[in-house]
Amino acid sequence: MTNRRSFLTGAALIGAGMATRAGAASLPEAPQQSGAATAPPLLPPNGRPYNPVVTLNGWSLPWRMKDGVKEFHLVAEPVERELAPGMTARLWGYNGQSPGPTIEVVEGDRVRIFVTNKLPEHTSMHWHGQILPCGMDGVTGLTQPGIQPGKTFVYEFVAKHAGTFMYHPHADEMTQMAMGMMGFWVTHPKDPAQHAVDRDFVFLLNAYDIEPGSYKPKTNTMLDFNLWTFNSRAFPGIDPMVARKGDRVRIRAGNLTMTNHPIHLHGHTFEVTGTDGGWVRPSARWPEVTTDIAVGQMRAIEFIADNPGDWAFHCHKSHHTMNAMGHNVPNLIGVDHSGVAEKINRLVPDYMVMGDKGGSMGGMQMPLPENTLPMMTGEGPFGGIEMGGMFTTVKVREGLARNDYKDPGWYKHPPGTLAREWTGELPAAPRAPGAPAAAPSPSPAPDNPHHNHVMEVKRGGSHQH
Ligand SMILES: [Cu+2]
Repeated sequence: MTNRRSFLTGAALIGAGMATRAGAASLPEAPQQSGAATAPPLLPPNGRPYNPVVTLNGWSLPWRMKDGVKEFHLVAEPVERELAPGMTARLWGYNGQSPGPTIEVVEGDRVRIFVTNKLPEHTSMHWHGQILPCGMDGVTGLTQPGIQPGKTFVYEFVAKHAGTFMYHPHADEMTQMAMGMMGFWVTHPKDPAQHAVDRDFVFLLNAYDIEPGSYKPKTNTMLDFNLWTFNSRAFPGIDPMVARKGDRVRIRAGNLTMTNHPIHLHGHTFEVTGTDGGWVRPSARWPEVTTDIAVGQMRAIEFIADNPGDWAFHCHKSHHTMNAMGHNVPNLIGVDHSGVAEKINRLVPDYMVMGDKGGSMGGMQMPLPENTLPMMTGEGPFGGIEMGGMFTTVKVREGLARNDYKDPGWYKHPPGTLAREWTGELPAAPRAPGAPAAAPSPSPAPDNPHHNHVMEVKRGGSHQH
């Protein structure tokens, strides 16, 4: 909270500073953000009106208006980003953070963006999805020379189309994107009533490969990343997206990882209403609960938040809802490990046997190297959530104020709407012939020939026995 407060104070001061310097032939200020809290929406102090977005665990960049042109200043620089409490990464980003701040403009705005390079190597800025003059496209070698360390380039164009975009370097991309250099861009419609929603959340999907116990991403990694993040935050470090019951909610995400992410929302159906290519016309939309976002794509989804609760929102690749883990782990379900750990422990201190009853490691107390997140973590009202990475919640509540985004706490389930343990009579549980004994049960079921028969029919096609 200290971070958010100091940001707000800082933004106000910067705003005042910009007003007095508007006539100066200097670079616009480059506001900085050091915390990872979700900043409240940035209401436009000048220019055309619009409905601002909320950047998940991020913020929007203030501008200065000069002779009718919106001027922004991005500084490419090394940053420290807390990925979640307990782990900080040394990344590259913009204006103090990775990702950089969200840029919000209005369709038809002339924008001028100064990009200062404080990195040890050249960079550039590509305005992904924008329709602009070729020479403003930011592709090193093709449309401009690289911006050398210490230099500033200026880009200027008219934001022609309302929609969902991003920015990232087009210079040494493998390294610079693996280090976290990217940001969101929203061009709002000229008519604020067009495509209007009550809450509009934005974030980028990104991924890092950081060895447990270290701080810097390995930039040569092609596919085997170990930290899957929304806006360079891993669960439980990702804020919930809070909505008032009945709100029309838009969530926009862009994918700058090296693989696709099927993004899934519980408790609601949504439609994909926009991509980085523009708005999807209503007749071309269909209902979904999961939408796949390919590499380099952006998707805007919309739904009516009409179902109160704490709804999971996550990538459906289960390895992307985990934090850093070792790979090549054999499946040991059902293997009796009794005594094995003790024997190995004589040779390898801290060795532990995983998964003889399934994969669950939520309750394991594993000694972690410093600056490492547990693989599956997060505490919910009913215990461990056993998630990491690309996971958060959409919290839908009745009667919130229009601009209230603060976490309302855990959902209080109305009586009779909660799954519960069954404590009454149970029918005999069918077992496959030869299956190992089940876990001790308070009332062991007698053999039931009818159920065994059913199991045999099911196994008819098996060639394994
Ligand atoms: Cu994923």
